[in-house]
Amino acid sequence: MDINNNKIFPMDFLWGAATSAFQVEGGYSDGGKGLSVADVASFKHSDQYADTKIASDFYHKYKQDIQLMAELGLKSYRFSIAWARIFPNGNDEQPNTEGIKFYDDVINSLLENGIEPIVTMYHFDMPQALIDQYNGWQSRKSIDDFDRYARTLLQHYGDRVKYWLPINEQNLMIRKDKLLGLQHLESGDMKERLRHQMNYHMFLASAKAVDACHELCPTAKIGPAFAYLPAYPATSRPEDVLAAQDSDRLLNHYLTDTYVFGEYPAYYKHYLEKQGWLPQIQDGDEEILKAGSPDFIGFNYYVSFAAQYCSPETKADYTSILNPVLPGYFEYVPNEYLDATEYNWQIDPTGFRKSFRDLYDRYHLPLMVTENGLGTADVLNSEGKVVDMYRIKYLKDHIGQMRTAVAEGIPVIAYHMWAFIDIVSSSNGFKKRYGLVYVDRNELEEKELRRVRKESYYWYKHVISTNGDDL
Ligand code: BGP
Repeated sequence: MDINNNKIFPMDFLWGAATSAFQVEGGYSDGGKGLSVADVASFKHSDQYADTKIASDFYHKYKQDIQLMAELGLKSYRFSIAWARIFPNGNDEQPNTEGIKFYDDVINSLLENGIEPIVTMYHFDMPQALIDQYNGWQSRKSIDDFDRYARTLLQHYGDRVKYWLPINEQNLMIRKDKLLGLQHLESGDMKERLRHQMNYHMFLASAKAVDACHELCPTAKIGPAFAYLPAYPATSRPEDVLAAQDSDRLLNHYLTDTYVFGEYPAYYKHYLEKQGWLPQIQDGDEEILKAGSPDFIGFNYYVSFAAQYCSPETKADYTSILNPVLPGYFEYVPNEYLDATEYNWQIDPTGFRKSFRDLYDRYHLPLMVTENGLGTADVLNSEGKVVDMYRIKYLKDHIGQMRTAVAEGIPVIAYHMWAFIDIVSSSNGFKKRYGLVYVDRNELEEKELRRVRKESYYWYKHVISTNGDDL
């Protein structure tokens, strides 16, 4: 369907960009910060990839970076607060004043430049001390510790921050053993049972944060930032159509259904029960989940998949992001209609439009794009430029589909491209760059971390200045 796209976006649409603390800040032990699981995981590959020690050095260069955001005309900046900067051990008696002050400065500086701060409370970086104390999300103590952390943020920054996201990509994080402290366990039933118990505790923690936000900051809005990984049926074979539905249910919708409706949906309980992975539930949990209904749905979108039925005898893979296999439910095959990046992420702008429909039709809540972008090896050429026309094409095609979704009547609050600046990719260091701004460093040498505006920076600046009319 072609729609006349002029003047589609509301005047207060938030054209944004995003990053997360461990990927951009550096200063990993400065100002009293404790180590996080993301730090520890990155140090294991320090001989190959850039780690979190210096990253893009936002911790020391945030003023300069916010100037670049202002020059771009950015309306919102989605960033995360490092839990271990506020509570170095995850549950210290008092918050770390230097950590509190750092984010005060960032938020104030954004506001002075007319940029809306959008805060993720927890983006993959649980304090390592909580893994050491009680194996993180395995213990119900993690729920109370997250609650205290969330309340500290809301009390302290709630006078200035209007949009909150409790947990980034719970549905992906739960599949990443190194971020959960599960990497030492052999695969098997015990590990999967534990994973689902941890997931359940994260649901309770997220619901409490939503409830706390509604209590402490009644005019603020809060919602998830989850990874939407939609799947098409690989063929029109009825079993493949069900396989695609199962993929959507068991990797995506179980999460958002629980967030929105405050209980595990019946299909998910049935699945967990069949596997023997139902979590232990306590009295009062139901009320906690019910009180945590979000104000909007935030989602990260990068790729889509094609699912086909696989027999119950197929070998399982519950943790692979690109090739999960849930025996008796689904596995993925390449989608012959789509191109893919060198990392095998299938590029699918139409799937982005489908995502808006799927999520709005299901929940009738406003949507916020919390991440969307292209990671690849950008090159700083001999003229000192980064000519990333491929990124411009990716963003243009995706924003174009979002514009059509908005024109069709779906309420969208914001679009955050990932990432404002080159960051340490969660899997491939600085080899996989995402930014509008290039950071002149490589995997093992930081050099001067000079900032260079890429071609996509100028393109996005124009998009923002025309409020998305001219892509
Ligand atoms: C999302 C994460 C981000 C970011 C992005 C790209 O899953 O929220 O933190 O890194 O994906 O992934 P990667 O860095 O693995 O390429």
